[in-house]
Amino acid sequence: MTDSSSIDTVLVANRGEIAMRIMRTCQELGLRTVAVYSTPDRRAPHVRLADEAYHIGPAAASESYLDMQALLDVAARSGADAVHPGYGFLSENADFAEACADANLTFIGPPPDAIRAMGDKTAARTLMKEAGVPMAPGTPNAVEHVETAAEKAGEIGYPVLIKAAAGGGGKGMRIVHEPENFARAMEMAQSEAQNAFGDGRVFVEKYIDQPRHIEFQILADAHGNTIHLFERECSIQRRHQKVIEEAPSSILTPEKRAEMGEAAVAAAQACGYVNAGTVEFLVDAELNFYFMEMNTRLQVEHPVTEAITGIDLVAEQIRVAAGEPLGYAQDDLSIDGHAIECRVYAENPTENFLPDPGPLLRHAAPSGVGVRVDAGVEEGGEVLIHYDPMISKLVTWGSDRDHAIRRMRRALHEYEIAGMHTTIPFCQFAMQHEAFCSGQFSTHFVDTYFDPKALHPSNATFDLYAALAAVSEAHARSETDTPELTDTTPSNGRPWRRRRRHIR
Ligand code: MV4
Repeated sequence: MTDSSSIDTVLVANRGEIAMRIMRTCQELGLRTVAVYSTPDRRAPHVRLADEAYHIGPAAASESYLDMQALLDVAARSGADAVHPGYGFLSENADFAEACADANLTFIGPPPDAIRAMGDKTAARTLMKEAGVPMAPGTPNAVEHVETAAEKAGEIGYPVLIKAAAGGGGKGMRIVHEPENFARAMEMAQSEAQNAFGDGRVFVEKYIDQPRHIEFQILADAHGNTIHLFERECSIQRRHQKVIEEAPSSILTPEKRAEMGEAAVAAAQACGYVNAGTVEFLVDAELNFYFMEMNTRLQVEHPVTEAITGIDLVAEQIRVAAGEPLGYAQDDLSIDGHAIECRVYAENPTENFLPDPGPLLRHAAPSGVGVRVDAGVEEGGEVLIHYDPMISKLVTWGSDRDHAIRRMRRALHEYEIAGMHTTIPFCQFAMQHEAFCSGQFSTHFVDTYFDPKALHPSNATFDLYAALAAVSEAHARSETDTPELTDTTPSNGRPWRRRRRHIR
């Protein structure tokens, strides 16, 4: 194996499936893993997968997974020399990346300045424009006065989109079709942005109708090499959250892929990027593409890229963070087949995807050829109300798109979950929908086509386990002598340790 000598022990500053995903690669690389957990996560599977685990605080993320000092203390106590932040939590917090460096810890992610540059959406837009990355016509910087903004909107041409400078999740976003509605829409966008981000600044962009969300995975080392690992199509979203992703996108030609890939590499180079990152584009019906934002972390949907490239992205992140050069060039990479990811959330698709956390009474994930399941909860465990309600990611690979779809239908059919509603019926709906199967869809897929009444009306398995749940809950209530669960940090203050099982 190549030399990762500067890293020996990785603190995984996350929970659930992504913490497990990272630890699995660490174990393959012969690295020691350190888990952290909040009180309700004390028996979570990511805790048991690690070589050591440390309690960091109560349920509230602000007092546990977001507590920088608690994490740095665990790093010191455990002798960790590197930190992987996963996604969410502190993964795109430049101050945390800096605090790790100050504590002599290798942050397995980009340099703080790159996180900062891309975190400020208007600064990022200016930087990207300078680097020649295509942008939707608009005001690169925030506009303050309604009159000047309305004037710019007229120059851009209606319809326009008002977006929050602090950005993200569609909050503070307003489409304006007519000039007479501009002022009111801008005031609403500003107050919404102020409430959501404490920053009411907005900018104006040409509204791209029925766009696709296509993002490029990039990988950069500390020696000036930057490559892309092709794209992921992420247009199937609900409430600005992805549910189904695939790689490659069925609409890109090899020429367009190369052109967009080059733009993504230029975007990464312009902010001094090192490690794995993602450049998001909006793509219109004519395949014009426009920079949206850059995500400076490993993404939820990274497995579809791994499936079509054969590359372990977490291993690459660790190698690059250890200072090693990339082991291959752009021309060494090619796309092998097609991969689809369905995110299985504890949510009710018939109730507008309302989260439905609770005990997971039954979890029997599909398997077999061409199927990968990354789950963060196990049967007998619980989807907690405190965190993201994702149960697992189901990924299928096939020799072509149709093959991957047929495998996904098979795998979704095989999946058994009881105790809660999930997004599985929605994913089944999509996998048989003509718009999805033909590849003719946009970010409006859910709004345009999804009719909850088209879902299978009742689910006998769910009903059976719902009945069992009622019985088991009644039983639990009648138990007066149920022993308290013990913390996995023993009272002597020493962490619980797992015997290392891997062979060096
Ligand atoms: C747009 C757009 C159309 N035109 N920008 C939504 C989240 C935010 N980060 C960017 N978003 C959009 N920006 C222009 N100029 C449409 C969206 C959009 C969207 C983008 C990606 C995925 C899903 C979406 C759902 C609705 C709107």
